[in-house]
Amino acid sequence: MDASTVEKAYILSRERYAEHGVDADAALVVLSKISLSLPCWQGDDVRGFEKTKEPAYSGGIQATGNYPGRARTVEELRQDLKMAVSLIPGAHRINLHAIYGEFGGRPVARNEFEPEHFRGWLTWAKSEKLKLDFNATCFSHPRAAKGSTLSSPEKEVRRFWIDHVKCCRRIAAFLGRELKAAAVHNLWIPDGSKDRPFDRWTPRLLLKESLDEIFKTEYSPSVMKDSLESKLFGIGSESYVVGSHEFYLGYALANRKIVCLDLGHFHPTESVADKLSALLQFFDELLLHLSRPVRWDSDHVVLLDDEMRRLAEEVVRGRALERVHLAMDFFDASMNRVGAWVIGARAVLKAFLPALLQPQEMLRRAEADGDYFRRLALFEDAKTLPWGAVWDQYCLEQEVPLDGQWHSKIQEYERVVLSKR
Ligand code: RNT
Ligand code: ZN
Repeated sequence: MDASTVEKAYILSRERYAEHGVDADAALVVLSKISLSLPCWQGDDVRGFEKTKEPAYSGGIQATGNYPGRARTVEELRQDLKMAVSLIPGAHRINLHAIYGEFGGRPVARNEFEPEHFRGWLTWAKSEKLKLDFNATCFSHPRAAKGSTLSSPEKEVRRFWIDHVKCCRRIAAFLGRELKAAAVHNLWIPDGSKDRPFDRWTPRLLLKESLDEIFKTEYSPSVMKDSLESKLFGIGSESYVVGSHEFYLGYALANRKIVCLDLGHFHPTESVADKLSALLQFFDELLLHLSRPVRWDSDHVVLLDDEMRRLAEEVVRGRALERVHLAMDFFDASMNRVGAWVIGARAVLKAFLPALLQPQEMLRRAEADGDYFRRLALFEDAKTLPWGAVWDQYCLEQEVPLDGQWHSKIQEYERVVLSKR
């Protein structure tokens, strides 16, 4: 389809939306301001660049699949990210994990990670006009092998991880300061137990104390913001997770931190979308880990599915776009990894578009009038309004390929770059 056909279709669609009291041009302006944080760990199956032996996954992190072409070096990862970003409309962020530092070919202990190890990422991010977020890496490490880190019964182990997280917050602040955009530092730990513990209390007390120690150092929210990610269960922590939702909710509220809601970290029938209007009564901001659980926290690539759409609707209806940080969290080693980033990011943006185009005023009125037939009919009819044409126009304006036209770019990249690895 050529540009003028896309534009014609857009003009007709815009009229159709106007009939519903919706301004499609305005929706595209809002969409262009949405910034997603892309998980760097999708590019190499969460391996990172520490110069240790082949890293052994632990903490329930499992990348399955062995599709060829994963990034093996920082240069390859950046090259792949650049390719992915070129196919995603809008301006976005890269989410780094601490194990993705440049350690000069030497083994560097995680409690000695420095901002300098991330200078390369900073320079690259500046040149690519990207912002950065950051995560401590408290898994896949000998000191996490017993299943606990910040809540370990061993003081020395706790000390090690406290120091690691402190290093990571410092690095996040450095990146945020340099890029003039706060980096979100998200903390997820794998601590928990496979079988029923006798004592559920002590590990939580210890985690609380570790966090208090970590957060003694304060940073301006203009350079970094702390978030805490809970989980319901994991592989090896089926019966008990120290950092549960309630634990972090309490901690974050009492200590003015951000909570991170990962779509794979709740009961399968629980709607994360429904939590936004509750949590944002009490919190200024939230972090979302957009992921797709398939029966469990499987970290499949995000799609334009019902849960994503409900989530986007809630953010838009609550006028909360400025208050919700959108990070994606998936790692799938069974397909072209660059393509996976692009599918996920385009799906999230697509979920926001119909949310921005919903006939809000008509819906609000129908609800206020108690006219539930009309409310339900509006929901149903909105599903087939021509938002696809609006999406095409957005891709055109943002100078990225339309749906269906970007696959060949990935295939070509695979042929020329990935298949040579
Ligand atoms: C694990 C958490 C965490 C990780 C990433 C790699 O269950 O979801 O966010 O997926 O930090
Ligand atoms: Zn997550």
